[in-house]
Amino acid sequence: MTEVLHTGDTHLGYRQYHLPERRRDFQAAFESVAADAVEREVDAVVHAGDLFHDRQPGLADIMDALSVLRTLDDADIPFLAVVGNHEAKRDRQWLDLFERLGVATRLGAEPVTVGDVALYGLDFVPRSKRDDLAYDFEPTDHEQTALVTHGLFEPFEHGDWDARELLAESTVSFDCLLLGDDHTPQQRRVEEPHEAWLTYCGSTERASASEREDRGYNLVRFGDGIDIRRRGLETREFVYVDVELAPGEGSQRIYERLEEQALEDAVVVVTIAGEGESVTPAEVEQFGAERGALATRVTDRRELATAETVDVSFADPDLAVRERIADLGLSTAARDIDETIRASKVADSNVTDVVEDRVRELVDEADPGAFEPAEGPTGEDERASTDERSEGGAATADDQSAAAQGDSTPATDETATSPAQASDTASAPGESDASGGESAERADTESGDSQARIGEY
Ligand SMILES: [Mn+2]
Repeated sequence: MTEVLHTGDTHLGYRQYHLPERRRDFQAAFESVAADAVEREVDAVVHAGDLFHDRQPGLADIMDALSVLRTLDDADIPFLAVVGNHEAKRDRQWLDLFERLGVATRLGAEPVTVGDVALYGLDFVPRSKRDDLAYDFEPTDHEQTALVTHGLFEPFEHGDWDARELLAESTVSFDCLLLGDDHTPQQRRVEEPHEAWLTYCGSTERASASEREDRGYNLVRFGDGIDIRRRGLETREFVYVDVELAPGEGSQRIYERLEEQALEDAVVVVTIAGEGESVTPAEVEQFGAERGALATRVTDRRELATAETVDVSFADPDLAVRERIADLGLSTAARDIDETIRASKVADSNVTDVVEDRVRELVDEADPGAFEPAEGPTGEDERASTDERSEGGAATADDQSAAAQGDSTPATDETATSPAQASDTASAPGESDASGGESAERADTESGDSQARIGEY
């Protein structure tokens, strides 16, 4: 029997709600996982990506990660991992550094044997690279095989890539996919193209308040068949208070509900719905702070409803921006970059890198047409207005990037890129904390930073 601890989406370095305590929480969760691994004497720890929250973790985060990996190494437990979308860098990966230091193994197209099992890895593959994926894994004599990878897969909800396609195309017939990316722990068995188990281990701390379920990891036993069990982790207390205000009810009702709960050191997440009076979030946050809550976050769904009404009856700001950009007569290259900055699919901290990558790609493609201004409006004043535009255009681009830095459209990001409830991007729209990191995720490697591991060697 071979027992593997399957974890992922650790998100080290995430200062959720801008709190140093939360950074420590993410670290503590990783330490707990390692401690359990040592205590259980598992045969390996498998990490399915997003060890770090950001592709530029701080030195403290790197050192903290290293100390956990050393703990595992001291206990002779291999740490086998792939690269997730959050942490992916262009060339070398953080994981390569840990491998060089002898405390981690980067899984890839060649099997790594643990007990009776051959383990393979596939880093997060951006959508744009999937067509070129070779699926070329080196064959093995081992009876059981597992692939560790990072991405949102069908048939799970919110999947954007069918795991059955991955299984069918791969040159090794995997018995099991050990997955990261979706922060909701879950498992499925598929019959096609062959029988296989698919499982997400879930995140080890709540990277978004929408991750309500208890956090944990998987223990995967390979013997007669495959047995997947969950183990829970003790994490920061999150107190969820969902209040439906009746007409005439207001803050007082919310305070009553909060009084029923132990708030000390907890992250308190208040969601308000219903018909009642308007509530000032700052007062509720103050109430939480006075009772020792680490953080209090208020989402007023009624405000969202009002905002939507305004959108419909007055103007659609997104549409207005799109129209204005169409008028600017930008080149396709410029529009492409605008999209990168403004669509807010990219974490604020990664925008510079992603834009740089995109410019590099455009230059490499060497299509002069991409830099030709689009045709402006026709008419006599075309020349004049184009000239005007070249100045005005630059100013507008600055404004837009400033707006993007200010995270102007978090809701679009969430819905377009990731499921509420499920993946790591899912902070509820309207959640009062729009911390840059939380609304970050998926698209940050669509830039092409993350190379598919297969075929590299
Ligand atoms: Mn993640």
